[in-house]
Amino acid sequence: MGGDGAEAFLPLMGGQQEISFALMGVVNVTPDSFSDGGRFLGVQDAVAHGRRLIGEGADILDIGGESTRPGADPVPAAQECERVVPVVAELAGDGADVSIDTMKVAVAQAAVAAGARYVNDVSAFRHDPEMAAFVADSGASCCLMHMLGQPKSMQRDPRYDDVVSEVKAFLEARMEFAVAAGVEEKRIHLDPGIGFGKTLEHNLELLRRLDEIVALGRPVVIGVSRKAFIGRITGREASDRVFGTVAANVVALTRGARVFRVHDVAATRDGLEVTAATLAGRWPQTTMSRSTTTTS
Ligand code: HH2
Repeated sequence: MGGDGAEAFLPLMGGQQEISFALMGVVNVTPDSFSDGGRFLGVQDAVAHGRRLIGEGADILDIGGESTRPGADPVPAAQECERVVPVVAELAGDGADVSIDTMKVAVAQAAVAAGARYVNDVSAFRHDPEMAAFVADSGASCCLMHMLGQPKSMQRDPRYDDVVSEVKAFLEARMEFAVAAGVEEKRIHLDPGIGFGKTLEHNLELLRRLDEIVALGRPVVIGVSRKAFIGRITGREASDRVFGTVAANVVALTRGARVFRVHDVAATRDGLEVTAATLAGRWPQTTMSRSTTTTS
């Protein structure tokens, strides 16, 4: 991320067989996010949470000031800036890699000025026509995500003929749009948008056939963390979906996802490291590995 583009922010794990991945820790500075709304609304609470996630092994922090949960109300740009900019400034000031989760160019501009180097736009540059040009000029990296409709209404009877090919075609078109606006292709990540205008079956199909999205040739970001489809399967509340979250992320890793947006960083890191090591047949001692004291 940042200076050298997307590849630079994916920590390297060594030899050619190894799987590189990055963990994006979620810092929601909102009163209404679906799993942690209101918990980190104060600047110092949010900063402390971000530092905790870095300690658990997050490679990048995704800071958001507007909930995108189904039915959420939009937040004015000034209020979103008030929530996120001081948090971005402090965490970037610590040296953390920071992503701003916003659809609004004014918020992205303020966050990048405060030290963010990655713009996570769940509208894939559709909400704000100036976002693509800003990202291009700023040299930030970005995530373009698929969403059917708007957060307010997206879960009302979403329909596709073939969800995977439609999401893939959308992401390809948005990538072409971003590149035409001047964004370097190497700075673009793609995300199928789990839970954004999708039924349980759509989400499962996207995870199962994620390799088709990966075939677009850009790093794929996946955001399954604590989402409703995991609750539908396990019967558990959002705060109690960590095991389901790890399982879905493990499947996504095996299908080629490389960036994992999660609330539960430590648990997800363990799951993905064991999966990556198992697939590679060895476990390299690298900067990514937290545990140095194992005896077996
Ligand atoms: N999911 C959420 C928000 N931003 N960004 C990307 N790229 N991919 C995702 O899947 C994604 C995202 C929703 O999760 P959360 O931030 O926990 O909740 P809320 O939107 O209610 O704040």
